Amino acid sequence: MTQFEKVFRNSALHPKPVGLVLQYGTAGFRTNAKELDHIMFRMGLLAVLRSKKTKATIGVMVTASHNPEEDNGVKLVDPMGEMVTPSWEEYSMQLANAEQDVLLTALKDVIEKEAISMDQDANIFIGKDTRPSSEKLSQAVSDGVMSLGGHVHDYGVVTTPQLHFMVRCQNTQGCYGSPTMEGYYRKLSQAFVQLTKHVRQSTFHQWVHRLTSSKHLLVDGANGVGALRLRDMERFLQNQLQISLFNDCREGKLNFQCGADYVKVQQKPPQGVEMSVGERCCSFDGDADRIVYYYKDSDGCFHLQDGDKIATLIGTFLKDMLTQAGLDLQVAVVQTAYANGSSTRYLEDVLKVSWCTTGVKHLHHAAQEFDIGVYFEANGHGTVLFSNAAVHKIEKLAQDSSIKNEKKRTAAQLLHSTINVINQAVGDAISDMLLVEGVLAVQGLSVQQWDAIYSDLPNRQRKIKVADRRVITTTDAERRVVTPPGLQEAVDMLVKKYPQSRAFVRPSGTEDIIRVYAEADTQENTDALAQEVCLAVYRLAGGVGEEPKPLH
Ligand code: G16
Repeated sequence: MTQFEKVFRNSALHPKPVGLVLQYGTAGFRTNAKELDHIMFRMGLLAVLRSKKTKATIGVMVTASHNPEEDNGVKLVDPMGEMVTPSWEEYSMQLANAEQDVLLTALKDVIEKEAISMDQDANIFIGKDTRPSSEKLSQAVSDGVMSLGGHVHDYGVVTTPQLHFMVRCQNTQGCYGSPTMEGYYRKLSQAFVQLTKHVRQSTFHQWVHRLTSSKHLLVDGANGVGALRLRDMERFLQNQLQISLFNDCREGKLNFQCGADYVKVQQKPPQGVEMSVGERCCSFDGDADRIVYYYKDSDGCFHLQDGDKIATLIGTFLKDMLTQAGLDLQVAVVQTAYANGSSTRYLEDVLKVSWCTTGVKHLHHAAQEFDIGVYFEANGHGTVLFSNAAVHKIEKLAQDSSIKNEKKRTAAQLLHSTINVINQAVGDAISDMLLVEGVLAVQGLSVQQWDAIYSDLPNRQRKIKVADRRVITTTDAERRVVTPPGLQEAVDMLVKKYPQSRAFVRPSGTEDIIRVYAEADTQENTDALAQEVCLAVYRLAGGVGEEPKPLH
């Protein structure tokens, strides 16, 4: 039996519902798990082609991240651990949406267009999250890979960033680390221990005092894979961090009233976390590629430290260290339209700030333009990228034993540890958490002092259901609506009514909804603006169900 005959036969075991068309979204295919079996099989096929084309290992992660438990999805990982290159998103849709009888034609078309040698070996790493549907769906990916003669290494239940890490390690022949779970835990925790070793004596005592007074870092694992894998990692951290883990999968539903997305959008603490005044808390999302921090003050008020605050903390730390080390490297922060206006104003005074469209794949690409690119979406998805030249300069300086200036030597070593603690393949809640904890410790900052760096403008995110979200198209990094006609004009008019205000509307690429973002001088004005924009979307873009109502 030829390879193609095998694909044809096995694809019948994962049939595509006739007429079903799915779009590749912000981070791959994502919808109700019941609609995804054929997609998984076909993404297995595509991963084999991508592996043959790049002559490298490719990753396939079965997850729907922040979405509800009944959804699922698939993320494809390119050789350096980044999201699959956008030019292949087209191919993924071509395969995903080909009816059963033309699947082979669609497959052969990709092979021909990309001039793929089918004699080349293919190696695929597979991972999955904790959703009940993930087991069967990851088996469908394996079936697809093996039908086209690819080799599978199944890592089982891992966080999305762990799978990205494994792919990068494998394709750098171990230079980035060892492609094993132990390799991941060891690399990150050793770098974290190194980072915190540099805490000055006086600062260290303050930090220990804070740790013992607030006791621990509280972590909300979103009842997802991040909780399981963080548990595994704890023993590698040599007691340098004491973690109290909540929403750890023992009871409670994935992402339900917990997790980074819930905390960010609702602007309140997750269920199931017992927070005391002033304690540092953080939440992961369902596949642990996002993180947000928060705490409660003595008046019981909730304070959120989202991706913007994390980017500010890390970006300014890196800039300080570069200055102390005397290294001439440019640090830039990449943001999206969701970045709070206050964060942008603050950052523009101290660093270069660059803008791009929502989606890690865009931010990652934009951050690669700089010596050191810090990218974070406000929702807590982000990381830091160091160019090869920057890594080389920092490593050389950190290893230079002739440096007499202690401040300079320490700064170089801190930069070096930062390179190793951060997962450069993709945003990683565990790795980001270790870097934030390390930076706070080194700088002797409490969570309140970090929060006080700047004050967020009040903001609100809403979701609106419309008949077809594709009716809304956007431009200018998704900050302005192009269609339907009249909607942008309506938003512009509404924004003029409130001081310091801004609002935008865009279709989600992960959920079947339209997202509305608003910010203004007061929470009352922000909520009023968000409500009016929701109504404009509902009326001009084909809202379904009841008209949106004010939140309170
Ligand atoms: C994915 C993307 C993120 C994006 C988020 C929401 O995250 O990787 O870059 O911000 O979806 O996208 P949208 O607003 O288009 O729904 P995750 O963590 O859900 O995989």
